[in-house]
Amino acid sequence: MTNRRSVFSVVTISALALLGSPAPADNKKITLGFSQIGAESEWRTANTKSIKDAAGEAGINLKFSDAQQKQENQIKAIRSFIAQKVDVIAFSPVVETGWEPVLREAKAAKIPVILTDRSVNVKDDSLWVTFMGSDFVEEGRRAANWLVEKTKDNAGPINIVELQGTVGSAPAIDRKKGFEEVIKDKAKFKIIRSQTGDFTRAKGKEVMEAFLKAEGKKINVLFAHNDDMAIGAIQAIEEAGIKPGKDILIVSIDAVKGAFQAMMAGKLNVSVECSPLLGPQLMSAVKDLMAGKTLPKRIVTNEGVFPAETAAKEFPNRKY
Ligand code: GYE
Repeated sequence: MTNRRSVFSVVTISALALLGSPAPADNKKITLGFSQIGAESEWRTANTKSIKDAAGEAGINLKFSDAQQKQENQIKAIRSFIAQKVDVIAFSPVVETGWEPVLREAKAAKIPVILTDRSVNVKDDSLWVTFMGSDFVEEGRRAANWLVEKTKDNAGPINIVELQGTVGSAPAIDRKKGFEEVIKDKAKFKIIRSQTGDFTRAKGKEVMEAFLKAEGKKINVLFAHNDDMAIGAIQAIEEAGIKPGKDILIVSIDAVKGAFQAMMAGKLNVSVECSPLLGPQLMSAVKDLMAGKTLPKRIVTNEGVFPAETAAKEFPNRKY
């Protein structure tokens, strides 16, 4: 799948005019401050690489900061970017809420802010210029739709355990919402356990062990909010002497290479795509902003769904 952009809505006023930020002189490199969440998953590692590579290619001076999954570290990083008077700030917010104070500080300093990957929940949306990333609700729906179709000849009950992403994060909230929206009027599906695995393999394994202890053979399906947690859970399932992908259907999101390998080994049934390759899009948005161009308020990533049957054919084309 390519990473084309599609435009939802277009702000009518130029973001630059709105923020009154002066473009740097021609001979001065644009400086971008980027606050990354951490390195919790294969997805995140690919996202960081995409951003660093794209900044290099675009000739943008990148100040990169890793928050190790902590909001307070992201706030500190953004404050330090403001103090350093960077031209543009971009960040991937670990959770949705609690950003108003620091975003107001950036606005007061006339530094435009771009949201990448995850969105924020703030009332005043003039605090950020554009949000580029996936539609997580739709990803949750796609995961559930695959399951509905796969189990259409099964009368049920179908007991689902859910490994949620980071508590309070946009992808955890939205993927759950989309998934539940599809199954809620279908009585045979029941989510019997749901807990966070923080988007990591280690936590995914640990929580799956607890699910297996509590529910044992009652579990028919695992819905994991990302591939890393699914891969950790697969290990726990195998260690319990149960066959992942067969005794328990496994549905996850991201479609990273590790998921393709698990699908080719018959241990994962489907992965819904979520592209981390946001770097080139981000750099072109930064350049457009500095050139005084108007940016769409929302840039949505275009993505697909990969059932296990397609894994071997698609694997050589995967870029992350
Ligand atoms: O699905 C997960 C990562 O925000 C879309 O964060 C991203 C999510 C991704 O840790 O693997």
